[in-house]
Amino acid sequence: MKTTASEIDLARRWLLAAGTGSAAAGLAGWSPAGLAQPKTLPPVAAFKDAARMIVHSANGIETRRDAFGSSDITDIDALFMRNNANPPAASATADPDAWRVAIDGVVSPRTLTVRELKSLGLGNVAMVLQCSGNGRAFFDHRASGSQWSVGAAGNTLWSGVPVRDVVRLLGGVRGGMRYMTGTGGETIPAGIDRNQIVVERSVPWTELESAILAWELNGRPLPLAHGGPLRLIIPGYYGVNNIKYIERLAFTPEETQANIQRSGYRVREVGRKGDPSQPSMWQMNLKSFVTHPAGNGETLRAGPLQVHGVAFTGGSPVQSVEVSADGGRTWNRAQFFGPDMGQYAWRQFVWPVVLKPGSYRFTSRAIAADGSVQPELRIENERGYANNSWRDHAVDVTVA
Ligand SMILES: Nc1nc2c(c(=O)[nH]1)N[C@H]1C(S)=C(S)[C@@H](COP(=O)(O)O)O[C@H]1N2
Ligand SMILES: [Mo]
Repeated sequence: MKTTASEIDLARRWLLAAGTGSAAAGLAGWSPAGLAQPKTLPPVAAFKDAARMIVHSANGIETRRDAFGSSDITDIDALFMRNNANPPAASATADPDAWRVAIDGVVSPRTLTVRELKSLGLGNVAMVLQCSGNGRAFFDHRASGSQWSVGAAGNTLWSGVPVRDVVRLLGGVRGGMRYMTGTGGETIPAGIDRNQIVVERSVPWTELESAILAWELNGRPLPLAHGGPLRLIIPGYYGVNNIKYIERLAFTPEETQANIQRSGYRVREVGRKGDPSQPSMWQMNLKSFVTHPAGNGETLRAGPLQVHGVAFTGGSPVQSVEVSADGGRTWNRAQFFGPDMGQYAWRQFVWPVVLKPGSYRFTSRAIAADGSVQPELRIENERGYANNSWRDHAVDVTVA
């Protein structure tokens, strides 16, 4: 995504806010090219562990490949963050139970507080939260947007109220509705066309069956950085559909007219503009990658090594994973380890190997229950979306 006016504004305010004490650090973060490449975390994500993250901009921070560990759930302190617009003020999470969400397109539309939602039902889901552009850095045409490598994804556990419970209480979805549309609670600056800024996304209305309105993430009250006080979670769908600080959830006959839906997040050939006739970034495709070794250029000692990584999909469930040590010429069956947290979570895999001195190229490919296999090559597209190429995600390692 191009750096928007709001991103520039946020980066500026953040620099100013750095004050005298940290001004040097803040300024050192600016690249001569003029693009924001700050190395320090923005205020909304200041609690995160910078050592485990790559800071692309004030609105785009990813997990380093070597920071995923092997604990299955991704630590919030190292979880990626992506904002398309300035988040609401920090005061939004001061009294989370007072946050309100309007439910529309149901028989009895109503505005409910988080406090009320908590009395209506409970559910949780483990799922991979992944930005549409994760893996964009591997495209050759310099697709615009954050140059995410593998880390604009994490395995997350969400707790809240199932949307279907809320809908049932309000009399069900009205006839003729085909989409479920969520609206983010960002403030739209006066004088700017709402459709240009609003983070509003529509998905097929039947997703209400698995969707959750969540107020907890990985056992913690949901922080503002990840959409607190209340976030819409649509398991199996790319990050953008999971609306943070949701202020309205509506069943609608048409998709929203917001730019982020009409022209944004549309898969098209390189050089083409986005439009509603092109596929929208909804369900995630089949993907896996090795997280250890991370291929940071370090030389490993000869001997035993546990090659491990993660596999996930928004489609037919992951059934098995293969690992290659020679860039995809030969493949070895990996074992799953850790809990199976359901079809929307990622599954960890490991392949134990004893390495002799030499050069290795490790990569993995996932195979789904329906027989589909993670592809060797990415599909070229203008914005660098949906990269699940096992070739692109390989890591080079020297063993001595
Ligand atoms: N309200 C709102 N929701 C949003 C966004 C946003 O800017 N505003 N960004 C979306 C995008 S593009 C992604 S990838 C995910 C990122 O979630 P995270 O910041 O919790 O990692 O949130 C999505 N939901
Ligand atoms: Mo995203």
